[in-house]
Amino acid sequence: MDPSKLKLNSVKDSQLLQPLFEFSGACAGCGETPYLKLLSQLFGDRALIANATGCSSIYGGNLPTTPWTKNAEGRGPAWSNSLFEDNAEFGLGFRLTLDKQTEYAAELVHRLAPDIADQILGADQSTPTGIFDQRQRVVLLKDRMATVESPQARDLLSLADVLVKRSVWIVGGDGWAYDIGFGGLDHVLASGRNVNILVLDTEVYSNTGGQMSKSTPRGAVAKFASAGKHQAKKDLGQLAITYGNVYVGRVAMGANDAHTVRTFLEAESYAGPSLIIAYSPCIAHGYDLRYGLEQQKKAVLSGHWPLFHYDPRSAIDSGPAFHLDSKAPSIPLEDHIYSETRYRMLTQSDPAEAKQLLVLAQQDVHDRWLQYERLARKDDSNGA
Ligand SMILES: Cc1ncc(C[n+]2csc(CCOP(=O)(O)OP(=O)(O)O)c2C)c(N)n1
Ligand code: SF4
Repeated sequence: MDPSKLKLNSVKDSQLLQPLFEFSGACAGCGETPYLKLLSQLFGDRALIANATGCSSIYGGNLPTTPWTKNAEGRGPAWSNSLFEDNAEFGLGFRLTLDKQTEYAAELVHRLAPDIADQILGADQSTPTGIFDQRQRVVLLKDRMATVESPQARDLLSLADVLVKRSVWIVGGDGWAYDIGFGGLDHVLASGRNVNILVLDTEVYSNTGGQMSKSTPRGAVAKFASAGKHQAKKDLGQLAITYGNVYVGRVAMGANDAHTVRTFLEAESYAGPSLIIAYSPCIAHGYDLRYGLEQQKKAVLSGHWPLFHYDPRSAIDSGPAFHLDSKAPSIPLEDHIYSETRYRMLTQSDPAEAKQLLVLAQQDVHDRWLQYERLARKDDSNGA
C-alpha cells in the first residue's frame, strides 16, 4: 500500500497501513495495544521507541520474541526498554543523539556535497511523499559517498540515514508517567525537544497486579486503596499544558477513533514535546474486556474522561490552544463506573463510604469540566 495515496487522518485509510506491532502476549482485549499498533502504522518505519517498564515492556519485549516487526524494505521501529524511573530521560537521549548526528551529517553534506546541500537539508518531510523523496536522496548521497576515499565520506556514509526524519516516542503506563517517572517526564516536557510521549493510562500499575497510582480515580478500589481511593485523579494533561509549548492530547480510541488518529498525527507533527494520554481498559478494571469500547464511550459520556487537545500552534495563529473534543457530561458517573468491579466492590464492602466517594467523584467531574470549558475560551486557553 502506497502511503502517499492515503488520507492518513481518516481512520479507514490509516488502517490500510501495515502494522509493525503484531501478535503481542497482552491479555485478550487489552486497551493499551491498539494505541501501539496505531503508532506503528503511522510512524513505525522511522520510529525510535523508549519503553518504560510495565505491561508494554513485557508484551513488547517478551524476548526472544517481540511483536515489533519490520516491513518488506526491512524498516521497523527501533525499540528498547529502560527503567521505570528514567525512561523519559532515556528517550530524550535518543533525541539528543539524533540531533547531534544530524548536525554533523549536515556539516559533512555542506563540505562534501555542496551542490545538493539545500535540497537534502531543506527537504519538506511533513508527508509520506516527502519522506519517500528524502529516502531517495539519501540513497543517492550514500552511493556518491561510497566512491569517495576519505574518513569524512565514511562518516557521512554511516550517518546519512539520520537525514530522513525520525519519530521519537517515549512510552509507558500511568505508574511510570504519573508517579515513579514523573520527575523525568516533567524534565523532558520542559526541555522543549521534539519527542512524543504516549501514556497508556490503565489507572493502576497493571503489570504488578493493579496497585493504586496517582491516576487511579477517586472511589476506585485498587491494591493500596482497598477502602477506595480517597483522592481525586491527578490531571497530568493540565500540568503539561501549563508549559504553554507542549502539545497535549487526551484520547480514548473506543470513544472516538477519528480523534485518536488525528491527535497522534498532530502530536507527531509538532516540532516540540508532545504528550498523549490514552485511556486504556485493563483486566484490573473488572469487566469482560470485550466491552472495552463501550466502556470507553461511557467514560467519555459521563465526563470521567473528557477528550481534548492543546496545540501551541493554534495560539501562535491567535486561536484558542485548548480544544474540548467531547461534549458536556450527559450520563451520571455511576452509570459508567458501576459496570466495573473496581468501583462496585466498595458498594458491597462499605456502602456508606462508596456513596460518599461517589458524591465527591461526581463533583470532580463537574469541577474538571468547568475548568476545561474555561480553558477552551480563547483568552484563558492561550494564557494557560
Ligand atoms: C523502581 C521500580 N519499582 C517497581 C518496579 C516493579 N514494576 C515493574 S512494572 C510495574 C508496574 C507498571 O505500571 P504502569 O507504569 O502503570 O504500567 P502498566 O503495567 O500499567 O502498563 C512495577 C511496579 C520496577 N520495575 N521499578
Ligand atoms: S494487565 Fe491490563 S494493561 Fe497489562 S496486558 Fe493485561 S489488560 Fe493489558
